[in-house]
Amino acid sequence: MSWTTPAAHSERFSLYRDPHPARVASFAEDVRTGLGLRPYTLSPRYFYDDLGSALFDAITRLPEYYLTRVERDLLATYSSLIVSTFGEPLELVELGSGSATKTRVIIEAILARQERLTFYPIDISPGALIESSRALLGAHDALTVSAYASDYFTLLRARRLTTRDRVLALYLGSNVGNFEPAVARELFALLGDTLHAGDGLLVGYDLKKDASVLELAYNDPTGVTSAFNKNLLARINRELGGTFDLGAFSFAAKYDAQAGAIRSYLRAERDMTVDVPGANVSAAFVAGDTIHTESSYKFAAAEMLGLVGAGGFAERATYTDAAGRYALSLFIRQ
Ligand code: AVJ
Repeated sequence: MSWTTPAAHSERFSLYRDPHPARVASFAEDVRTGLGLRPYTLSPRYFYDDLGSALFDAITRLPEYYLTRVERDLLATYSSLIVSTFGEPLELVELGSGSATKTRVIIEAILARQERLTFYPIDISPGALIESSRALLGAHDALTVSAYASDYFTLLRARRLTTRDRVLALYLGSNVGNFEPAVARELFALLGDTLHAGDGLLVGYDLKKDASVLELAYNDPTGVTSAFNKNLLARINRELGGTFDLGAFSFAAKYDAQAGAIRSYLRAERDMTVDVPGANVSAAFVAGDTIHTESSYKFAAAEMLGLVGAGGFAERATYTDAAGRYALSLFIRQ
């Protein structure tokens, strides 16, 4: 990853770095904690090293994984309408912006209505922020990027994000689904504290539906999602000297209709002991033991309002595809 700032556009780019990234638990600590729990548990936040990010990118192209495609189509159809809800000038915030490819259509809809735009992307990865900002600044002379490299809970809790005008905040990609509902509520409460009355929040999330459709999206027959999950074990081997035998684990994702979540896990196919010296931990497995790797929550629009409402937001509009698979909900801070 290149760490140079987008020099060609330095007058339109700034990067804030969280001065205390160490407060966020480290990979080694989290692996040690997670392998001390039963069932064993690893956090999906560690999926996304370079290989994991490439595997996730491949997931978004799978025919079975409709989420990314449907969201992109919804944004293409409704961006202008969404943006026209607000007066000018409007500023744009994005939580977990990543490569910010989906953001482009919103940026273009805003720039069709006003001369200039400030974009505040927030992402844990400074590399992703720099790369995505370079591309956006190169494409739009009217754009200024004020980027924040931080965990968004940390940033919002510290009240570090400062905006000037009316704000539209984006939280896309069904990323909210990785949090337990109570944690999602806390995030929206923090966001409500930072935003002002009249500001907007656009959330993209996966709707509850038939278990067979959901399970196919997470158990793709090509095996990309399995590789994405197993890369977490490979990463433990690479970075922490772990002895996981990837061939001794199988991947499965099951819909827990009661909770409304896809639960993903890796299952030991035989008895074994795995050592992870870099995390100072060993884990004993008997055949059938599982490692929980991810929960992907699904929502009804009313349930999403229940979570987002914790931040003092009211629902303005919800846009879904014809098949009712995925939703974009627009909320207004009251
Ligand atoms: C990026 C968290 C939205 O839960 O659907 C895709 C990640 N995991 N396939 C999701 C994921 C397995 C994805 N999110």
